[in-house]
Amino acid sequence: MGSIKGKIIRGVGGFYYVHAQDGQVYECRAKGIFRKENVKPLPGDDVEMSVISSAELTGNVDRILPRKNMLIRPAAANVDQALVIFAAASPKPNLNLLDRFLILMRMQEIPVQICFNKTDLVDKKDCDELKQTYESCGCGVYFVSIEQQTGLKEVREMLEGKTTVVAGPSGVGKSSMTNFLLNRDQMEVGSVSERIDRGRHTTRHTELFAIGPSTYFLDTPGFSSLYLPDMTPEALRELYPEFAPYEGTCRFQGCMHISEPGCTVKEALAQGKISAGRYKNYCLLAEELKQRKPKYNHKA
Ligand SMILES: Nc1nc2c(ncn2[C@@H]2O[C@H](COP(=O)(O)OP(=O)(O)OP(=O)(O)O)[C@@H](O)[C@H]2O)c(=O)[nH]1
Ligand SMILES: [Mg+2]
Ligand SMILES: [Zn+2]
Repeated sequence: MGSIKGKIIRGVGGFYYVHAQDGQVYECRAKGIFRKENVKPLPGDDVEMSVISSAELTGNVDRILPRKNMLIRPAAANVDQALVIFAAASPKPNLNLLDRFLILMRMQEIPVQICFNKTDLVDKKDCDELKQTYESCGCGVYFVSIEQQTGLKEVREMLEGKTTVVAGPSGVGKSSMTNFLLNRDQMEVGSVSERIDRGRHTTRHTELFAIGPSTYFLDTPGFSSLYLPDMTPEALRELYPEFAPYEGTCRFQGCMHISEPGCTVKEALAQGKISAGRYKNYCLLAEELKQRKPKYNHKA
């Protein structure tokens, strides 16, 4: 049989599920891929596959087509943007974790949209502050209640025509969002949706869903902590876009905006122009990086 193109929607225990151009989902191995290309197929990968049995819907992934990008956490390929979901309450949002996530995505140059779900559980004024804080660092910010079906139209529009990987802690509503997106466009989902019968369970594997003809959404398992890769505190500072207007205006060249006198970032902070919460987490993360012991630095 000849080879056909498709997209990997899920990988579990050495099997890759490929949504092929013929509309079917094939259960594939990836024999030869590791030897030939030394890469592991990821959800979101565009591939060439050959059909082994069209009755049993089995096949083999022969080739991974060139990737636009790849994310390590959550692991996915060919992603246009990340949608990080936090609950406005239950669980209470851990903004240090959100800031870590923003840093990791910025390092990988992936645009981030932030969605606060479960707004049915909080006052509106709690939302306003979050909106201001995160818009000022260059993210789209959305407030929704999936349960009460509010705010979702804007989210659906923002996803249109893109491949979006969802991310966030456990229990915030990532799979609820996936289910909402699928129900609404069930007509266009076709064979991908027929395999889904998902209740409210903890997600264990990343899975890609077609929610429109060229719109994809990747549901992922939740995370409760994120480790920053080794980097200098200076590199960390560069990942805070709200500091950018002040760079070079502090009294000391190379100011870290932490304990130096004559710091314009700290002035802006005192005037409420920079979020106190974001700034506090910046100081904590800079300290965390500083405390890491250099592994091979025996002489110092
Ligand atoms: N009050 C309220 N609860 C919600 C809302 N959306 C989802 N939930 C509930 O939150 C719980 C967790 O939802 P999930 O969608 O499974 O969360 P998840 O982010 O996929 O969690 P993991 O798969 O463990 O990472 C479920 O019990 C949902 O019913 C909402 O808008 N308001
Ligand atoms: Mg889930
Ligand atoms: Zn400064």
